Amino acid sequence: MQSLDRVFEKSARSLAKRTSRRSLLASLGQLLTGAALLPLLPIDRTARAQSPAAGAKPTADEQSCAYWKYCAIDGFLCACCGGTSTSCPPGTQTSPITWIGTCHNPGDGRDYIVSYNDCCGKVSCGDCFCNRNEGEKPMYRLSRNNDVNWCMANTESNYHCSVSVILGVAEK
Ligand code: ABN
Repeated sequence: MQSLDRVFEKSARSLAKRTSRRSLLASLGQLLTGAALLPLLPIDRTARAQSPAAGAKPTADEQSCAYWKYCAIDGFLCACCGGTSTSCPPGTQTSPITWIGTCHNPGDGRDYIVSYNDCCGKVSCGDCFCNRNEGEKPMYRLSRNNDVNWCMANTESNYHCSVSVILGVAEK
C-alpha cells in the first residue's frame, strides 16, 4: 500500500512541477469555452432532421408562422409540405449546413438555439411561407444572413422547405 502511495505522490509531484496554476486555469477555461461553443459549430446535424416517422402528423402550432421556434426562419414550413417542423417531407434530403437562430419560448421563459435546415431535392413547396428573420443581418454579413439556399451543398440543390430543430438551451 505504501509503495502505491509513493507512486501516486511521485506522479502528482512531477505533474505539479511541470504545470503552473495559471496554465491549469487557462486549459480549464479553454475546455469550458469549447464545450459552450460546440452547439454553434457548422457540423452535420442532419440526423436530427430526418424523414418523419410513419404516421407523424404536424400540429396546428407547427403549421403557424407565429410558432415561437420559427422566430428566425426564412422559407416554406415543412409542416405544411408533407413533413413536420423537425422532419423533411418524404423524397427530400436534409441540408447538412444550416442557419442558426435563438428563439424565446414564452411557455417556459427560456431561450433556445434553433437550427433551420433546408429540405432539398424537390421544387419549392409554395405553402406556408414564413419570413421572420429575428437576428438576421444584411447580406454583407453572409454568416448572419438567412436568405440563403442551404441545399447548395447537397447533390440535389433544389430548395423545397425548411425545418426548425431545437439544439439546446441558450445560456445567458
Ligand atoms: N433557407 C431558405 C431559403 C432557400 C432558398 C432561398 C432563400 C432562402
